[in-house]
Amino acid sequence: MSTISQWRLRAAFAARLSRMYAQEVPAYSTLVDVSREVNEDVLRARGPDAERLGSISRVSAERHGAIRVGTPRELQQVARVFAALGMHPVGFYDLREAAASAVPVVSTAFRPVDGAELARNPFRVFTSMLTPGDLRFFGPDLRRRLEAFLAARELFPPELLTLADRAAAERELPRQEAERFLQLAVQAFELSPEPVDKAWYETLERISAVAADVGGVRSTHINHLTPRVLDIDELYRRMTERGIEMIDTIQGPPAWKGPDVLLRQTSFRALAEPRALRTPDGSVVSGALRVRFGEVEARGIALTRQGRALYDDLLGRVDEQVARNPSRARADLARAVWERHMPGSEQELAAGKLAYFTYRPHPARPRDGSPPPTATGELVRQGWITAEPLVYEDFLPRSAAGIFRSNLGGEGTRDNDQPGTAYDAARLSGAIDHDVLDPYALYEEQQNRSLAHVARELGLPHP
Ligand code: OOG
Ligand code: NI
Repeated sequence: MSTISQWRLRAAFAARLSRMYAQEVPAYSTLVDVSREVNEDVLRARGPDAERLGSISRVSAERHGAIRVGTPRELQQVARVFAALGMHPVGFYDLREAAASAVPVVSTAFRPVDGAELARNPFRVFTSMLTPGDLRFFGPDLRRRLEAFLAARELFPPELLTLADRAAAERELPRQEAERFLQLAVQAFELSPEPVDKAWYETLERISAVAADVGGVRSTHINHLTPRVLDIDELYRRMTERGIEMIDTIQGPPAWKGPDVLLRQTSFRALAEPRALRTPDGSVVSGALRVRFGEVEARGIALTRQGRALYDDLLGRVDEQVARNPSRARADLARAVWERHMPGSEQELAAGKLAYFTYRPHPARPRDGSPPPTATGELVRQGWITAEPLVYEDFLPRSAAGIFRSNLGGEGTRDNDQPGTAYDAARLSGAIDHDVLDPYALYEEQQNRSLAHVARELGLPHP
């Protein structure tokens, strides 16, 4: 009997989710079309160089989604569903701490972790969990009601979880089970037609629109799906030309002449969608809620901890410049800061140990018996090996908070004199019974594997 392997399940899930979302959120469809056009144009204009951070087939299929759940138990179930697809929790994001735009959630991202799996299909899902215990946002009474509401709902049917556990253990499913699994999994992330309890939703909305989106309804849903584009500035222009109103910035690094690093993202605001609402007297009326939106992203080179520290430092400098020059555009100020402080080439990023690369023996390396140098930088410079950038597979907390913010409307309320609850990757791992992996360790491992291979091939001492 034929079986479907884990990566094909993942690719099929991403594709079906994308079809479902395109039907329900037409502006997403436009975003995907325009992304495809831009990618084709970039490929034509830049040739093979356009594929330096991922083949065009990977980039065209590439999506990330975002979901939000309410409890550790729900997040643990999410972890089981994604484990079936070869996706594991990577990175810890505390969006309650994001200065100007705190939201009452902590997050991780489920994604494939090894190079070959990422190359096959890199689908990832940014997953946030509400923190009802955080007194800065929720008083004791609301917390009790919210936790009771969340405890009484079921996001994932047992049949789905059983199939998921089997796929995770066997790393494949028989065709029929695969079909059933995919149906149930996609269904679990559709927007439910069930009427929303209007009073309860509004109570939560006064605290935070995210709290209402997560804890105000009895199901979860994908709230955006993000295609990857090779030129996000061009995409932004074309979307605007088509009359789709984008948020006013591209988040992350500025457009500049040096290498693309990390992640640049932009989005259009959540659209008001018709929803059935149940009023306190029990009748159902039609209303509208804004929960689903569209986002697009461009991915660059993964930075090391030092590189990331530099990035965070530059963000701070840009903020200072913006505060000092309120009449000037942030993008221009940011570009000036980057041109002054950010290394302008991949070689400099590598030499400064600021970014991650895959190193490979150069096919045309000297073979006359002359001894290679031992330093990695020299090996590259003298043509013994090549350095290909590793693409950044993760997210940025400040951009993420900005995305939440710009799409939810309403500031919510927050009492900063109350204590927060401590949360970190270790605590989250314990709560969901899955290790939340350290993204730096994953990039480092990939780079080290390539260096070990280089050392073997060139007969160098092991690095
Ligand atoms: C998640 C926002 C974060 C991103 O791309 O940074 C995110 C959400 O709105 O639930 O998706
Ligand atoms: Ni996103």
